[in-house]
Amino acid sequence: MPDIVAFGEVMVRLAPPHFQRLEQARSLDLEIGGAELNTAAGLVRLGRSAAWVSRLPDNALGKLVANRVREIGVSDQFVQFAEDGRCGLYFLEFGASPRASSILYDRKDSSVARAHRGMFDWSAIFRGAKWFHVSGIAAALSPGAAEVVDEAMHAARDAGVKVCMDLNYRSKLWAKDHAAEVMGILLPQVDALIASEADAEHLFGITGADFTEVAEGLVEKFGVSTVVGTRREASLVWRNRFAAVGYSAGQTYESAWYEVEIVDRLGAGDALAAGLIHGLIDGDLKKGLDYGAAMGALKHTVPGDLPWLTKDEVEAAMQGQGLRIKR
Ligand code: KDG
Repeated sequence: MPDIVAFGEVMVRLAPPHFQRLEQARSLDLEIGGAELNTAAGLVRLGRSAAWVSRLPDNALGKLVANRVREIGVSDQFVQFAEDGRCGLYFLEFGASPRASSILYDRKDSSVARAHRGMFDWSAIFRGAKWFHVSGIAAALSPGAAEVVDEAMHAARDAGVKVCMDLNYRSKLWAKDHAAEVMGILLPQVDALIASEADAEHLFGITGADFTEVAEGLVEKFGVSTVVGTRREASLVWRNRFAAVGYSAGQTYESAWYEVEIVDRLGAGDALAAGLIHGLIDGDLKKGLDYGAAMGALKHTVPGDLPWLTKDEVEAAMQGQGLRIKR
């Protein structure tokens, strides 16, 4: 039985090579990506077992996604192959300063967006699990998918499984007011919340002088016990300098700082979530921040959304090799 269960969508990602614009592309590199799977994969890389729950179309694209899920070591035993819906796609154009990277979604009406309450046997899925991970992206897919997230969270709580949610607000998927309403229903069932200060302000009007004040606002409003975010000194198209920061029981903790060259930033936040859950499984937020920051830092250097990393590499980065800024 898996330590971690994740629910969400995976899309096929198509990106022109060599920083080409989409409109000039003649070939496209193919990867797969989906926030929750990226996190499940990161946990597998850290030695945990993980299962990804979703619906895929029963066609060649669905098989391609499932093949890659298994390839990275995540269990697809609870994935349903559906006659209805489709596999979502997204197109990624890599930027180079001053041109930002951009994403074009083609994911409407995916098989998982057609999911609804009662489709998954959550009590069987959560047997033996320790944490459930989901993001706001899954809730944004459709009203049915949001209901599945709600149902899964209730089942997790009934089974004694802790819930981690990455707010992951995507303005291309839903309007702010709708997101705030749905997340307002879901967040009271969450134990560990990953949220940027910008999203906390944008969705809920929660502001503060620093991360701790914003985290206190989120704890007060939703009753979550842990809030995690990042502190950044620079975030450019090609370079990022950040640390993971977490708040729990009145205390704020910070990881080491990393300065990273950005090869591919997609999935870096999801890799951070993987390190975080790795620590939280052991009841250790500081450990989660340390692994999370190192995982997130290293993911910036790996093409594709998935964290093709080893635990040894992550621990070497935590010891200060390569990326860490000594302070
Ligand atoms: O966090 C990275 C994800 O955004 C990426 O893998 C694709 O899940 C994805 C999405 O919905 O954008």
